[in-house]
Amino acid sequence: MYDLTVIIPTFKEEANIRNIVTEVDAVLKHTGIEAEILVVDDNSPDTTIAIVNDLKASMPNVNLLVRTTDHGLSQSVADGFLHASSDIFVVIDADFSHPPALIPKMYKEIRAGNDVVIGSRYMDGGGIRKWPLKRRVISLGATFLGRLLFPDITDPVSGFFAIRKQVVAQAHLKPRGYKILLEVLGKGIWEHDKEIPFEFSDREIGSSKLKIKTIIEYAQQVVDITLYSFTHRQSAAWREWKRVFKFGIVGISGIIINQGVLISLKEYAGFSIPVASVFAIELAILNNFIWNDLWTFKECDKTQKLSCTWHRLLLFEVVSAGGAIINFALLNILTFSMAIDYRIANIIGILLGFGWNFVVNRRITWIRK
Ligand SMILES: Nc1nc2c(ncn2[C@@H]2O[C@H](COP(=O)(O)OP(=O)(O)O)[C@@H](O)[C@H]2O)c(=O)[nH]1
Ligand SMILES: [Mg+2]
Repeated sequence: MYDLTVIIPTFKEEANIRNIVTEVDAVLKHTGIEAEILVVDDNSPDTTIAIVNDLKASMPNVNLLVRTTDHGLSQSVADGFLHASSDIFVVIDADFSHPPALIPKMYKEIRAGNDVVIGSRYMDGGGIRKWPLKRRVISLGATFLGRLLFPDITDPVSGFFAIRKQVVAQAHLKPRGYKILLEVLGKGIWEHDKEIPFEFSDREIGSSKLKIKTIIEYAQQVVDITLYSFTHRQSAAWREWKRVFKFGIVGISGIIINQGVLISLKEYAGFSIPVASVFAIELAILNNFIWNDLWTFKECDKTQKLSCTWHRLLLFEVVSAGGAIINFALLNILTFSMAIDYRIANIIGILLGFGWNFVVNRRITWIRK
């Protein structure tokens, strides 16, 4: 039994495979981690398989899985999970885009109690070298979508990550496309995660296999994980939906307060409508802030950057103002420029304002780290 299995998915990597296996092995030998290296190849037509077989002759910890059906990167990694002979897995590309030197650190973070450890390109200290603009834009788009499901994770679509076997042992993975990590995060069972920054460098040799089809598959995957999270309540994405629902309930309480204060001040205290409305709106915002702070986002880390309640309140006020502007603008634009019924226009405005408030507050007011 090994301490760790390093899964290397390959397709036509004859130019890189010998070097990557050798380097991964050297790094692990150096740190004393007993690791299996599992190459999962999609029946490459070049000499990749022959090279791995050659390596196996002198390296007993190298194993090769050759797949002949259901070609695909995510499928290969998921197959690797099933064939690995240890309880901790690291996935790394064959083309040296991911630094093998970080593997021991990832392994230690898992041993320290994390379920998922992610090599992140998008956190402080991380980066991307030598990627054409087109690739950067595609990656940022994919990352943005993924972060809607996992707002605490800066790089939920990284190809460089480590997991505990239990994370995926019961998961009904439906791997396709390139983003196996998003599938693991969406359908696996996990609690603690850690990100480690690294600099992604584009391959020097060979060619990328990313195609347009990959992008479409990714969009399908995001929808699929969203639906899955509604029926599998132990999934991490469900944790996020619970916050959305709580945020919505708090929002409804704010509407009641807003309306109640407006009517009271106008009818019983003789305030003019504009003045009453300012008090009503501000009280509703304060109400919403208090409940969101104590309830919706109670487990968010309040000990670090945003430790001061006034600071969070100020952010919440500013973001709420943005939500109100979105609501107001949509109501007017849809009603007056597009001849949509004002009641429907207002509902659309409310929903988009709500979406803005949740997503932006989640990213800046109640962040975890
Ligand atoms: N098994 C398998 N591996 C693949 C497939 N496509 C890509 N890979 C491997 O996955 C890693 C990343 O692929 P790459 O083409 O470099 O993607 P990019 O870095 O996003 O451009 C490399 O190790 C590839 O050899 C595939 O269809 N099957
Ligand atoms: Mg690559």
